[in-house]
Amino acid sequence: MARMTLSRYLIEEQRQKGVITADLKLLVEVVSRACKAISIAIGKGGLGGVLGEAGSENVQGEAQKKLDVVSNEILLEANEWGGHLAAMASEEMDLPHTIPNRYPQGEYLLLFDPLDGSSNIDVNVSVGTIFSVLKCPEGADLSTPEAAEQAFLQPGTTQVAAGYAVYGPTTLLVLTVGDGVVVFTLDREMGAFVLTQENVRIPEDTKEFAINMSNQRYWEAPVQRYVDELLQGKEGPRGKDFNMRWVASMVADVHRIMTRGGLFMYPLDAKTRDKGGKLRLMYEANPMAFLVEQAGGAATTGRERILDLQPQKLHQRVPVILGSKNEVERVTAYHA
Ligand code: P6P
Repeated sequence: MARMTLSRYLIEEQRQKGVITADLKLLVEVVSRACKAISIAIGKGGLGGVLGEAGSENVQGEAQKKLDVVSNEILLEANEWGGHLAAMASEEMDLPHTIPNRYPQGEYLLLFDPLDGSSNIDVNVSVGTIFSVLKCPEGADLSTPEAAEQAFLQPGTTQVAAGYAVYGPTTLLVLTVGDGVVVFTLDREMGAFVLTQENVRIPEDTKEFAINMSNQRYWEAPVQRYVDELLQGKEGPRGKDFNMRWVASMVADVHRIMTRGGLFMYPLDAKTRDKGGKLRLMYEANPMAFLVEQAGGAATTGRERILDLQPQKLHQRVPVILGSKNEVERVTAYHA
């Protein structure tokens, strides 16, 4: 059989399994085309004049890279005319983007971090796009961007789809529509995402952890204890040696875990406590938690399951501990 493309996978999920609607199929295809365009823009690097700072700041008060802005524009323009969306929200925009009246409105809400890890762009390290799809609540007030924020504030358990693109040696699209996790590799000659892995499973145990060790003095006691035990290796209470990785691109770190297991931690610490954490709930933690759980892993804040959190603000931050189930459960138990 010819290699399965994203379009065929989505048609089968819709027709054979009834797992998704035609509009959700269209939404995922449009997002995948936007990710292809982002991949091309990134691939040009210095040749495309898109490296470096945009000279602006985003809602987080972070300096925007030119490619942050370019990626955000690509996703907005790709999605606003299709008739499948009611509104969009992005890390790069303070308020949601409602669909202009000249276009039909759909039943879905799309949230995204258009270019996660963009601090790595200028040093040519893998970055990614993260997206999450919710259903727009009946009767939601989308009359203004300010009013529209409320429609997005749904727990992660209500997501109908989530995924990320990794712009690395290959461009990958990793997706769940609630029926397990599948991986597509961009065939640049065909311009199509081709299925290269299905039924992704995260091993329940691991010997690899990912955390920014430079924050160690700020960690809470349970994380101090947990990491200290890992560093003691086979002579310590864990009885085995551990390895460490930290790419500082959540998409790259999470994809490694999706591929061979591991534990990713951006825990609450004294530096980020007043903001509630470092990573954003709606378009980083929730989509990644949905994907990780669909692949047999776990995702908590250290105290609660991420997908159960009731969001209060569109850009709120949370602590994230995700990956191999048995390690997430151990870290979470230390917090109890
Ligand atoms: P630090 C990238 O800026 C990001 O949001 C995630 O992709 C990544 O995991 C984290 O921040 C890196 O944070 O403090 O190590 O630079």
